[in-house]
Amino acid sequence: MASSKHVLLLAAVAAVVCLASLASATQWVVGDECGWRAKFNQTGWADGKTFVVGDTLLFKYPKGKHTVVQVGEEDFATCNHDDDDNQLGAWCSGHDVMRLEKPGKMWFICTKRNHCLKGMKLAIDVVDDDDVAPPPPPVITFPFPGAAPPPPPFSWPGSPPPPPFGWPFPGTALPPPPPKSAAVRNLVSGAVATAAAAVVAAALAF
Ligand code: CU1
Repeated sequence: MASSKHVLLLAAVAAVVCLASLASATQWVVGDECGWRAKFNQTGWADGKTFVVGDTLLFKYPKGKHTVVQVGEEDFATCNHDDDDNQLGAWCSGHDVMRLEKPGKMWFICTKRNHCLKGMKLAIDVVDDDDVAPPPPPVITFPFPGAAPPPPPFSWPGSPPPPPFGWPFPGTALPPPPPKSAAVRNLVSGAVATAAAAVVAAALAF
């Protein structure tokens, strides 16, 4: 029982490793949905993309209308394709896939008349797999009770502090207390009146 579990675990790990290695290689469709076409700034298409050894380029175009020829930097700049010796590689199937085998710059042009001069050219810089930082692992969250993020604080910074708990409630306002001086005055006058009454009573008694 335990051994079959181990076999299943190993198979799962192997599958994950295979998927990860497959996912790490990218097939770049040159020009995206527009494909490899004339009057299209293929050099601009490559901007911001990271081409890694092991990736593939796919040139899609109507067969016979264009070509894909790999040349050196100088011939790329001048669109020189007259000399076959300058060609490092040539494709014309309309669905040309090439694997990026080593790091370094690669230059491609179309050899149809004036196409290269009108911008049908592509330069890429291929980097080693080791030079590319792996993407951060996805953050997985589980909806476990108690695992919810803490609620925001009751008051935000800068807001006035909350009133004391239980005050004020609507409709329960207490009547204002009498002025303290009036209460004291009432007490004093009451005491004076009582004393006066006692003195009068004592005088009448004699
Ligand atoms: Cu072309």
